[in-house]
Amino acid sequence: MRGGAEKSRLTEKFLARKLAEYDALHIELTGTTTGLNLIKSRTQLMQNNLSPIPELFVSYESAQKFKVEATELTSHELTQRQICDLELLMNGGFNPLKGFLSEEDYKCVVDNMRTADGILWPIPINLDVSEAYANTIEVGQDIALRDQEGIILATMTVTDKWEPNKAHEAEMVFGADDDAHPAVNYLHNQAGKIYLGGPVIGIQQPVHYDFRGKRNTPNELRALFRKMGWRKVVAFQTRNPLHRAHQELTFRAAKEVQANLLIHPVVGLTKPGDIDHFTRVRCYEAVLDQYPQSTTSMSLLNLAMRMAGPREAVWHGLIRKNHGCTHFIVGRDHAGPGNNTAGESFYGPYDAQDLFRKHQEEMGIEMVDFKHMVWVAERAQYESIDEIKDKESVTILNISGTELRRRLSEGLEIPEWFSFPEVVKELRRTKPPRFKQGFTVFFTGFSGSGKSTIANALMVKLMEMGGRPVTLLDGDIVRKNLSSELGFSKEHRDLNIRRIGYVASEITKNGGIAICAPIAPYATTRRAVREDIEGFGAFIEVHVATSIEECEKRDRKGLYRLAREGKIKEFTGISDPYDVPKKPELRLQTENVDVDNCAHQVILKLESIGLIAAN
Ligand code: PPS
Repeated sequence: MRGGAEKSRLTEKFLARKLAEYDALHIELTGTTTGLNLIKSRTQLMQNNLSPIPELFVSYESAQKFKVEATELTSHELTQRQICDLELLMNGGFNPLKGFLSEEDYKCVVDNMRTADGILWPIPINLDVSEAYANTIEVGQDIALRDQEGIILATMTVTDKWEPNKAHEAEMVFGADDDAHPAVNYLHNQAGKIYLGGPVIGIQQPVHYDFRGKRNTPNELRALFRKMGWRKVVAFQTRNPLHRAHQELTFRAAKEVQANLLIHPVVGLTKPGDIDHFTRVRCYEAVLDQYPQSTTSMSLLNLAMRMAGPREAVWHGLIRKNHGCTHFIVGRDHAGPGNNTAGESFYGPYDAQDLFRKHQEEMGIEMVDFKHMVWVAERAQYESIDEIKDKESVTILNISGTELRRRLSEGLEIPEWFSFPEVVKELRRTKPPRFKQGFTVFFTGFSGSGKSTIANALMVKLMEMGGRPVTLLDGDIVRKNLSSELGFSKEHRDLNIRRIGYVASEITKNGGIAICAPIAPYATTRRAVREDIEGFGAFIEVHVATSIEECEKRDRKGLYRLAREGKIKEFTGISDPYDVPKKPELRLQTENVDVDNCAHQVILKLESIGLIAAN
């Protein structure tokens, strides 16, 4: 055996040689020399520890036993976000967490980004429930956690139950108590009022039927990297399709740190309005061919993002470390939530990089930071904006996400320098131009105002044009076929309109045209329906503004007379309110204007917003 002194001399020699190699490599890749500190930290972080990490699952035999026992327990039906969180808790993606945070851990995470034991953890992982449900649960009780089909995924021992200060959580974790932030909006408007905390026992993984072969647990990825001999792996987190700038950036990152590349897209929950993951995965597959063979792999991550910018970047890093990665790419505005109510960005463009840098040593995963990549036309290549010395004399091009969406929705050209033809083809398939998308025309107005007649005329005109299926959801028809058991109380009217909204949203989602023509007297319900539909396509509210006097004068069904006589109760405009739409897309005056003209005004409106192609 060698003596200690000799061993340390050898180690020193080895290190010196390694440092020289890294120095040479770095000079070769970047053309600059670097400080010794950087090289040292690279040496420390250069290899991943690929031994398995702890999971929360019990053995197969115990799971069968637990499953039977758990059927006796009080159940909690997990929300979509909770299913994502539970999956990563159970498979070790959220290692070292052992369950949903206790009250003490939650408070420490919110205030200091650490658990009560001092472990770095930036995002609270909570089991939020309604107050009514929480009242049925005692601290110390075991509960069964079920997915939306009722399958028991885990059990949890409730050790804590408390009402969180959500405004404080929003300020600390997301930087502002502002509903324009999607996670703050979720916190206040969707998450339950009470949090439950406690350790979790994993029984089975949530079931996924899509892209099964492309989803990997942390231990599966670790095993893959071991098998492939990937000692250094740089992960790229994404919730968007990859375009040329991303391909360039990720390839450079891998080259810079001499690592293999893992494209690790989020397929759980991303920012509302993002391109669906089915389309994105097809796009990623197309881009994978652009990397040198067997240097790059892709795996899907069922994470529910919070869009928490800097804190989220640290969280993403910890999750990737758990998945066996040594490096993590953090670009400009990482996990940015968009603008706040004042129209300003929630976080600075490089805040995420700063926070990551501060903690990376402790995290054990190294950041590869990137500035904004732009296309330099004269040199026909992507360059990092901060490295361009001759900004004044070259043409710098870039297409923002908003601009890309505009080009897609208007069917405009997307240049080759921006994206790959295969990616653009996929995007066009999913997001056809506006004149091929589904939409809803929602008429509202008093009974007898002319809604149905105009809606019928509009339907015929749209069918004459062809191209998309048209469905008319007229007030009377709906009441006969969908809502026959409902009356005209506020509650029943709301239910009726929500049903119409649901059917219209499905039609819109699937590329059809829904024409709705109920009275829909309440502004809040109309707004809710608008929100349901706008996720899938345009919503055009048309107020048929015939006055109540005129409707009563026409009294085509004789209902106004009965309402005046008190024989029909709760009659809109007579004995029940009607909220006049404040800002409809179109307001139609019907007095002295014929039906054909009214329908034509709607057609012109649709044309002006690009929903029907101008001939
Ligand atoms: S709502 O409020 O939107 O649910 O109403 P809607 O389903 O559109 O109403 C359909 C038709 O029901 C007739 N009707 C009444 N309307 C208003 N108030 C009361 N109490 C009432 N009772 C029956 C009325 O003729 C509506 O038809 P339209 O097509 O609007 O004339």
